[in-house]
Amino acid sequence: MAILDILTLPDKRLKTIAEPVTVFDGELKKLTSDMLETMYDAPGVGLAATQVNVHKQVVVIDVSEEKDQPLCLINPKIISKEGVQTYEEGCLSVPNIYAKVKRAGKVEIEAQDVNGEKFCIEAEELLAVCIQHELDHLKGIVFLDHLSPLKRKMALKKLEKAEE
Ligand code: GNR
Ligand code: NI
Repeated sequence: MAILDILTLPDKRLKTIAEPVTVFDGELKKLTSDMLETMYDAPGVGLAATQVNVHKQVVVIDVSEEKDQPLCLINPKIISKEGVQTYEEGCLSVPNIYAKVKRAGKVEIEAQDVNGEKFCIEAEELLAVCIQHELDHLKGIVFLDHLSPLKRKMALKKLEKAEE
């Protein structure tokens, strides 16, 4: 197990589009366990491989109170969306910035587990938010991209200041 480095804005590598996983081997299992350890250590409720500079469609999530319900999503796809919700989001790749983002209220996804077995999940509330936030990372999108140009500009300015 290992704690991986998390890329932060304005790192351009966060814009990379992740490739599908085709080989379900020990290397993939090591990646998901390292990602879970990195997520729990951060701490965060989700982590996409993009954030640790691995450009494969791999996501880990745990929104449980006890941090005992890890979810690994390989090659996840949203198959249906319903309703809307607004949630105050943060991101390990955008430290100390929080903003309200409007997303689907409910999502149904199809994914594979670390062995390549397909499964479906129906999610709402924070789990649905987190799934949509992580799937965005795999497409090179961060939550700031959902804000109005003015709000995004303010957030980026705040990030820049924090760097000094
Ligand atoms: O830890 C995280 N919390 C969070 C809160 C609201 C909406 C989304 C998230 S995901 C974030 C971890 C992260 O950056 N995942 O990519
Ligand atoms: Ni994030």
